[in-house]
Formats: sequence, C-alpha cells, structure tokens
Amino acid sequence: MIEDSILAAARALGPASRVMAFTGAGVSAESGVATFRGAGGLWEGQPVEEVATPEAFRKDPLHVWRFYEARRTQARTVRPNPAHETLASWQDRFPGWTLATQNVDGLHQAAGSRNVLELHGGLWRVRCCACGRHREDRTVPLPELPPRCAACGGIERPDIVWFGEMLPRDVLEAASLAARDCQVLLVVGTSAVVYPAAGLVEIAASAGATVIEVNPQASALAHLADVVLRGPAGELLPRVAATLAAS
Ligand code: BJW
Ligand code: ZN
Repeated sequence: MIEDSILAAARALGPASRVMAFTGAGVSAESGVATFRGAGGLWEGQPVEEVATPEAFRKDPLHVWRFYEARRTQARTVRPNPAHETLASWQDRFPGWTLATQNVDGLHQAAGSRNVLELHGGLWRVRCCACGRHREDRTVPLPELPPRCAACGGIERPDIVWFGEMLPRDVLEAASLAARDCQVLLVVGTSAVVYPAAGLVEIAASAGATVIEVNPQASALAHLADVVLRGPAGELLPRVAATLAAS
C-alpha cells in the first residue's frame, strides 16, 4: 500500500537532520521535460553519442548547439512542479540538507532551492573551449551559433558534462561527502544507470543511510532502497511532506 510507504518515509525523515536528495530527469517529467531513457525520450531519433559527447562537438559544434538551443527554448517555458517545490521547502526543515541533481534544466533553483549541486552542469552556462572562461547566458535564441568568447574569440560550448568527461571535481566531492554523511537519502526520478552520479546511492547505502526511492518504475539501484514510493514524484513527495508536517 502506498500509504504505508508514505508513512515509512515520513517516519525515516521525522527524526533526521542530515538529509540528502539525489534527483534525475524524472523529477522534471511532470513539468513537461522529457526524460532521457523513457518513451518519447529526449534522444529519440538522435543517438546520445551524436550530441552529448566532446567528439561530436569537435566534429560539428553547430549541430550540437542546435540541439541545445532546442533544450534551452523548452527549458525557458517550463515551470517547477510540486516535487521541486517540496524539495525546496525541505532545505529549511532539515539543518543538514543537500540537494544534488543530474539535471541541467535549472528547475530546482527556479523552485527556490539554494546551493544545488549540479553534477552534470547547467543549460544556462557556457564555457570557452580555448581559454576555459565560464559565463552565464540565458539568451534564447543565442544571436550567433556557435557563440564566441568575448575574451579570446574561441568557440564556446554548453557547460554540460558529456559522456566520457569528468564531473566538476568540487561538486562531486561535496555530493560524495554528503552521501557518506546523510541519515536519509531520497533518490528521486533517476534510472541510476549513469556513473559516477549513481554511485552516490551506493555510498549512502553502504554508510548506513535509509534510502527512499521515489519513481514510478524501479531504478537500477532499487534493491538498495529501504522504502520505495512507486509513483510520480510530484504527487508523492507532497504527500510525504504533509504526513511529516502532521506528525
Ligand atoms: C519519474 C517520473 C516522475 C519518470 N516522478 N520519477 C560504458 C561505456 C561508456 C561509458 C561508460 C560505460 N560505463 C560507465 C561509463 C561512464 C559513463 C556512464 O555512466 N555511462 C552509462 C550510461 C553506462 N559516465 C560518464 O561518461 C560520466 N563521466 C565519467 O565517467 O568520467 C570519467 C571518465 C573520464 C574519461 C574517460 C572515461 C571515464 C559523465 C556522465 C555524463 C552524463 N551526461 C548526461 C547528458 C547530459 C547532457 C544533457 O543533458 O544534454 O546526463 S547523460 C543523461 O543521463 C543526463 C542525465 O543527467 C543522466 C542520468 O539520467 P536520469 O536523470 O537518470 O534520467 P533517465 O531518463 O535515465 O531516468 C528517468 C527516471 O525518471 C526513470 O527511472 C523514470 O522511471 C523516472 N520517472 N517520470 C519520478 N513523474
Ligand atoms: Zn575564451
């Protein structure tokens, strides 16, 4: 029964102070953002290897930028949903709160989450391939594709972590520390197949945290979950919050 799982989640969260949420594309699904590996997935008709690799960008930066322009255009029109909002509200409920996301859409921040650990970068930042300069750019559409660095004239790329690239070291370190230290880990809307991010679940579970999975389908690491909430995060997280607030 889902009510039992909601109660179990609220009971685990109730006395906890160090709580971490680890989110993936599913948390934004109810905002209208397609997931990566689901039906109607973002990569449909466009293999991941063609767009989300440094090799693809070197070969054809314009092609890759067109893909990201479409992502940026969509991301600008979508709004956070109750799952983002519930997670944002918990940063003030738990003194040791950490939110680490694989998403690049910025919806956690739009819901009011602060200090979000963006494991795979962000759609609204660009980085110069030549001099490494980072900058925020929310212009849609960009006036010139590919955009050029104002400092050195080099080609700029989306500041996103592609396959085969390292995650930002400081972000991954902070997330790994939080995973090792948390009492409860919420794993929300991720298939948990992409590493090293998915490894955060293994770190928390082996350090003894209570793992709560929120997902309509079992993730690859569902066997590590102590509590399983099978259903949409935008519906179930507010129910956990309501039970928690009433207890
Ligand atoms: C709901 C819901 C609702 C639906 N409510 N839930 C073998 C071959 C090649 C590479 C590797 C390999 N083995 C390991 C690797 C490394 C590779 C990797 O893990 N690959 C695997 C796929 C096998 N990892 C990397 O390359 C990483 N870097 C690295 O390892 O560096 C070290 C290194 C350096 C040099 C050489 C070698 C290694 C980098 C990974 C970067 C990932 N980048 C992407 C693309 C970003 C680009 C972009 O956004 O444009 O990040 S891939 C894509 O997957 C994206 C996501 O962040 C990531 C995770 O996906 P996520 O979020 O879990 O989404 P889905 O779609 O998979 O799942 C959605 C879930 O939501 C589902 O479970 C639904 O059921 C659920 N859901 N509705 C709640 N309403
Ligand atoms: Zn530059």
